[in-house]
Amino acid sequence: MTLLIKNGHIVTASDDYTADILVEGERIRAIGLDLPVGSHAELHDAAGLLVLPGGVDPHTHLDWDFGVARTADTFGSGTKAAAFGGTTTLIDFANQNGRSLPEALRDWHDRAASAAIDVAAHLILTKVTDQTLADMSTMIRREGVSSFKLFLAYPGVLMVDDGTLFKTLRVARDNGALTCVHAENGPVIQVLIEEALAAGHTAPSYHATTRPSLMEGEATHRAIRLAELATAPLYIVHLSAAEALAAVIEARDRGVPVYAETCPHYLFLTQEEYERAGFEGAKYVMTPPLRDRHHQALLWRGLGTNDLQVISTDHCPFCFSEQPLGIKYSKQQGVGNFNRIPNGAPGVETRLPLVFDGGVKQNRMSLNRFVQLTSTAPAKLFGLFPRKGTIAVGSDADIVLFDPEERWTIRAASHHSRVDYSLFEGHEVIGRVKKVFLRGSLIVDGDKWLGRDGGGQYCRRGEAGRLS
Ligand code: DUC
Ligand code: ZN
Ligand code: ZN
Repeated sequence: MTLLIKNGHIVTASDDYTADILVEGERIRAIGLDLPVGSHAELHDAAGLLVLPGGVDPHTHLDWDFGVARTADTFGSGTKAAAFGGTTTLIDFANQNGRSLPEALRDWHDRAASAAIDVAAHLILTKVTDQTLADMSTMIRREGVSSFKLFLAYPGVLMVDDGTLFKTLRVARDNGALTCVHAENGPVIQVLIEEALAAGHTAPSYHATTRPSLMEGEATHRAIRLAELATAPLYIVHLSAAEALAAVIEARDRGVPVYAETCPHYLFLTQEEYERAGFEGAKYVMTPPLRDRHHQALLWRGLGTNDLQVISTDHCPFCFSEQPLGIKYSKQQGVGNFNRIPNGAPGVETRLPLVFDGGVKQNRMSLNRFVQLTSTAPAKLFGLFPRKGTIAVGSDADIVLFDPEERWTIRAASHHSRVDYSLFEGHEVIGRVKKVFLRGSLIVDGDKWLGRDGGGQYCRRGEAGRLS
């Protein structure tokens, strides 16, 4: 298959120019003007459109067992939603769940076989024995899983202690892998949750008050210090709080290789959402919780100053209502007890338009920075670059044609996830995905789906933890 994308305005993390792109098979063969093409080439006119590298979302939970609930999207539905949002590669979380790492990864592969875009896996470590530490190097070298996530929250479920994190950091460092941390102080939060429930405070808003930003800052600082002692790179996931950002800035200013992501919900929404009438606030129960406005302004600033390097979605969808369609779990599990609300929210389909509108259109960032944050930096940090994350000769032809002027309104009724709501219902944005190519195949054409379950490939990743 040969195709020619003509007249588009190509944007990468470093450049911004008008040229044509020739794709042969699955890769970009040439970029330039007046490229010699045979008459058999499929032509796509991109005049007036931005030509972006496919988005790389390094934080999703598809078909994910969170103990009390399983996320609503399968790999089929979640990757289709991602594609409609301009994302062509996901790095999804496989959960150890007390098993050996090879077993956990095999289980993830069984479920990920239906992916319609390219996927890679991080492993969540919940029980770290000497065997687990030994298995890490096999996962990295043979399976291309070059990042691991550990939780400093959820005692008794997912949380590991500081010694475990420290040991893992060292093994990851020695094998060219990146350690990702969910940084909140789990035991202190547990005390606050028990006190709130004992006082009869059961509404969704108590999810936020029992997870204070100070305890995100404390755990972020602690994780950084452990990484420093281990001389290992560190990646803080879903950073939401000013205190956590301050810890990251302080360390980066001293040259410590710490990186952090934030997510669109922290950039556009505040904790006022928890005050919605009835049980509606449960839709916004994710961890860390939404914060007040002063955190938000600092996050935007951190994206501009490169103190934050990535925008991911933490797509972790649970339906709001009980579903007749075989989706067993919903936010309704937490009526009468905020601590039982399945913890997570959707977002995989709206990342690019939201960040383009709130970032580029609102003059908070350049087009290059937009591409860097949503595609290039995650590809580099997690060992996918230059196959993914850019538009260059030899890279996979994962390409998004994006209309920078189209105004539209986000509605769950027209999205592609199986989840029954959007955090951004009714939110008007400028900027819309028009066509998406995955390794040279057109998979999204306007509102038409041309991809297929199983059309994605597994990406073995290389060394992780460096951005240069
Ligand atoms: N952390 C995540 O990264 N996702 C869902 C829930 C959580 O605590
Ligand atoms: Zn987390
Ligand atoms: Zn997550």
